[in-house]
Amino acid sequence: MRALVVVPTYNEAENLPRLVQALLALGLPELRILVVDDRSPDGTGEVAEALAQEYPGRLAVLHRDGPRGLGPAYLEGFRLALRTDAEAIIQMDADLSHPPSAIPPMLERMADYHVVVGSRYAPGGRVDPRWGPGRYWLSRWGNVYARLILGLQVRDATAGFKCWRRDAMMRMPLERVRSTGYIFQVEMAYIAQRLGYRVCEIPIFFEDRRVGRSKMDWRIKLEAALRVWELRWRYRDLKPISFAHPETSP
Ligand SMILES: Nc1nc2c(ncn2[C@@H]2O[C@H](COP(=O)(O)OP(=O)(O)O)[C@@H](O)[C@H]2O)c(=O)[nH]1
Ligand SMILES: [Mg+2]
Repeated sequence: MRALVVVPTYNEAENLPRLVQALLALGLPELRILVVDDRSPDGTGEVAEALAQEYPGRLAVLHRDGPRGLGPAYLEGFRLALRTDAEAIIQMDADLSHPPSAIPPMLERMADYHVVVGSRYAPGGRVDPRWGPGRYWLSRWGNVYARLILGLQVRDATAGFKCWRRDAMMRMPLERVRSTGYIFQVEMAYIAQRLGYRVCEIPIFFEDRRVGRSKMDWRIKLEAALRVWELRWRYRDLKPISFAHPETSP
């Protein structure tokens, strides 16, 4: 299956080569990588260009200008992904927190699901104990908060590791998405649920980053806390959509 892994980066110069090597070592000849860099001051963009040279045809780089953010970076990456022939669009962090080994089982489930979530909070999922109680409880509580207010069924509502079937991504109203920070993940999960997408979670071990720093800051947390309420209002018009069955579509 043709898969495109979209990886947003901001100051991940040391992590990116290791992630790319792990992805290419999966032995999936139809897997490609799109790095979306926000002009990282640490030179991640140049590192990505060097990787594109090293692995021709397997990796492309999008250098963004303008306001940086996880949400806008992903939106631009997804739009570009839809202009390729990718049948599955995968989103994952660059800091090796998301295990590449979960990708083959995610792709297998594309036959039956619109979205597969690499989940920390599904049975069998775990987060790195090195995360510490502060970060762990922020994540746990953030999940409960978002799930309660939005009625989200997915256990890991803030998951950043997802695999989307092309037709499902194509019908996401990306032009309506406004989130800048990590709440982007919740916004996408909420839209998917409102549209009636079939979602499946597979448990992952979320390893804390060993190199570089988290971009989480108070602005991102504040946006998350407020935007959850706004999402409920903004997407109230969305109704489940029907997909033509693969065998019956022209
Ligand atoms: N392009 C882009 N990527 C970002 C931005 N902020 C975070 N990222 C990337 O998003 C992923 C998750 O960010 P990270 O700081 O590890 O979040 P955490 O794991 O929740 O602490 C990483 O690959 C980051 O490099 C941004 O403003 N622009
Ligand atoms: Mg991280």
